[in-house]
Amino acid sequence: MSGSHNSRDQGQAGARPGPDIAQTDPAALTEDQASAELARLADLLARANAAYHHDDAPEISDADYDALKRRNAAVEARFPALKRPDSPSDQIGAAPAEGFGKVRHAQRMLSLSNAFEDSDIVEFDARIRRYLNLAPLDPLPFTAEPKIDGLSLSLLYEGGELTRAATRGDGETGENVTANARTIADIPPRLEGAPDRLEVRGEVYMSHADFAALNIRQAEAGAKTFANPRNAAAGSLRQLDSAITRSRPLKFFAYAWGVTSAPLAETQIGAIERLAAFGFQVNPLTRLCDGPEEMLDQYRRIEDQRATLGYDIDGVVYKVNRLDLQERLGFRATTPRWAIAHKFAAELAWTRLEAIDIQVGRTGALSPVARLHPVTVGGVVVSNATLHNEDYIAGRDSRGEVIRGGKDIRVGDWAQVYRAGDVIPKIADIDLSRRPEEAVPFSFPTTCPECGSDAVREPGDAIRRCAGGLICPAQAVEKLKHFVSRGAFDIEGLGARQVEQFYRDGWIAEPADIFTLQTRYGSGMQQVKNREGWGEKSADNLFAAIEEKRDIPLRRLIFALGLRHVGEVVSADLARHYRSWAALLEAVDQAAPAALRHRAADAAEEAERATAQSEGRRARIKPVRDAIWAEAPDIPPAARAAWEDLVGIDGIGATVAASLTASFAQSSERASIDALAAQLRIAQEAGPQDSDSPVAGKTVVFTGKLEKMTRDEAKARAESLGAKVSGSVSAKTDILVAGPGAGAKAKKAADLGVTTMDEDSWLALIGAGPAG
Ligand code: 5U1
Repeated sequence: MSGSHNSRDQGQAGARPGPDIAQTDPAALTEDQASAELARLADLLARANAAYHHDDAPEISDADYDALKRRNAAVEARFPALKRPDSPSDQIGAAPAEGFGKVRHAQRMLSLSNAFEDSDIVEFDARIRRYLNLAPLDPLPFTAEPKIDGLSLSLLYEGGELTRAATRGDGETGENVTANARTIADIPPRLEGAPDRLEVRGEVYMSHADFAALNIRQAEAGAKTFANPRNAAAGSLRQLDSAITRSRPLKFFAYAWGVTSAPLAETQIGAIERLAAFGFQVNPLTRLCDGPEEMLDQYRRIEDQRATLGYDIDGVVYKVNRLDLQERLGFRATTPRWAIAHKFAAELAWTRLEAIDIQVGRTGALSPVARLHPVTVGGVVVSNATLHNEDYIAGRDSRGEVIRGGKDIRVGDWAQVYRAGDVIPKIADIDLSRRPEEAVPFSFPTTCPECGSDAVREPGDAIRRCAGGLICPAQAVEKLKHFVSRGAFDIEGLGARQVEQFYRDGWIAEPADIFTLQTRYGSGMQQVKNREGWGEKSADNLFAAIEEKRDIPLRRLIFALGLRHVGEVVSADLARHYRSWAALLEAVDQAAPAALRHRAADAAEEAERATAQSEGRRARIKPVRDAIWAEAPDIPPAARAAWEDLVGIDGIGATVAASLTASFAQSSERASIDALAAQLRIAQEAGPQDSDSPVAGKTVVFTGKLEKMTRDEAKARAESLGAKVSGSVSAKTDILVAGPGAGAKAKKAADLGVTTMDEDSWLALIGAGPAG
């Protein structure tokens, strides 16, 4: 390394070794010794880095520094499981004595939904107007501001003092980086005149100039350089030694707030002005816009200045300016309704497509991936791109329409690659003039490349799927990886790599096996602690982490099963509706016989529509559907009711319900699910008893025209009070809210004796003034 870590005795850098360990050949270390040695090396190297970068006062010689790094790499190579999260091999500085504490955000840190086209912004404005029942000419101003490409940070001020800083993490829980945040000059340590309790949110970033200078210093120090300013900012903030963070030129823009003991203002722009008055940097390109036209003007102004701003931005964020309207609009599962990120156009580059590989996912989907000659696209090296499915490769979209002018994609082609923001790179175009003569059309496999089972494409599905189920090793291992992933069981020490190794060796074949690992491999002939890269301590830690996850919230378990169409949002919807594992199982089992009938009813409905159209009459949907159900007297009414209840859950349609019932009815999959459930203590979903509202736990249906608020708003409010909103009336319905024009649902409710009320009575019941 150039530059100098000149001369200071390395022993003085702290964490003095036992002389034996420091001298011992890495090949001869025990696991405990290796763990202590990695800690010592991390400490020494972090201190050396901090002294070198920050104090400009090198502590050890270049040669000693390099020798420490080599020794660290050698110990890690022998004990990969002991590699520290802050390993000096991965980081520039490194240091740490202890990891970051976890912080639960008092209010979830959300992400933003994305828009790419101008028309999306017009639709965003229209959608909000619809939701709020505003007329086209009613004023609806928005703020527009650059979207900084950094990482989100939450800063809690109590009594005006900065008491805690946390990264976004998964939105619910982040990492405590208070000591590091205090080193950032843009973050005031105390605020004058702020509410007693105030959480400020914004983005930590690094300027282009600081990023370039940092990378030069890193290269000179023989340390890892960063791919882009965002990674550099993230790596710098997440240093366990705040001295290293202090040495990094991080900046911060405030743009939002979380909990606050008193409102900051009545408008978004007013709140931003207050944040500026407290001493925060707020983005100078923030403007108030009257509507889509002005928003798009501001978008183009910001885009024009993008190259000269000196820091990375990846779009423009629009927010409804009135905070009372923001409150009424509220949130979807993970994004606010009142804000959107308008992303800049994708970045493009040409490169050669070297191969097409087929990956098999956890639901058996065969996904083609383009292996590309590495190319830099917008500052990031890209060597893979998704090819979606066989139609896409052939030059058709999911509706069979021509894309890329009908050009197919072949191995050997010159391909134009694009990436927009964090999305997986895609192929935008193919240069036919450079197509090699020997290039042949890609032949998509009809058998699974992993297990040889048939790869079947159902009518109407763009995806070909391996029919092997859990006998397919790729599906089994992908299911396991999903099972231990962050939104699912998230077991510390058991990531994708470890799961793959355990699977390969036959120690874990399905999720339930994770919970019997200690019984089977905690003692005896074969033990986890004796595996390559494991030892007594890491094995004990793993068993403890697994034990901790035997208690699991219902929604996480549902998500962890990795069923097709059942993501985090659907899992939460199901958990909220059924509340307990037993209730969910009972309902899904009960609904299963109705799933096939439902398909038949769909087919009959479609046929009736076509016939009616050709005969020039109105389609008679209801009688046709009823006839299909009546044709199958073997289906108990309870099955139909359970099915209707399932598909009636807001956010769950027939596709999800069919996937759920089919998976639970498939015998090997069901055996695997039951074996897993037997290992767990599944926590009930919080429910009505947690809310004082008289509608908590009630099933509500809205029908007819609502005049005081839109249907979406009514639904969101009801759910926020613990009610379940369903789309259809059944014996399980508690309340029907009927506006003018209510028809069949009101009649059915009357037949079933369901309480029916008008909108005003409903508003009175939930204690809400009419929205306005
Ligand atoms: N500029 C800006 N970036 N950004 C990111 N504003 C903004 N607001 C955000 C996010 C995630 O979230 C709001 C919902 C507070």
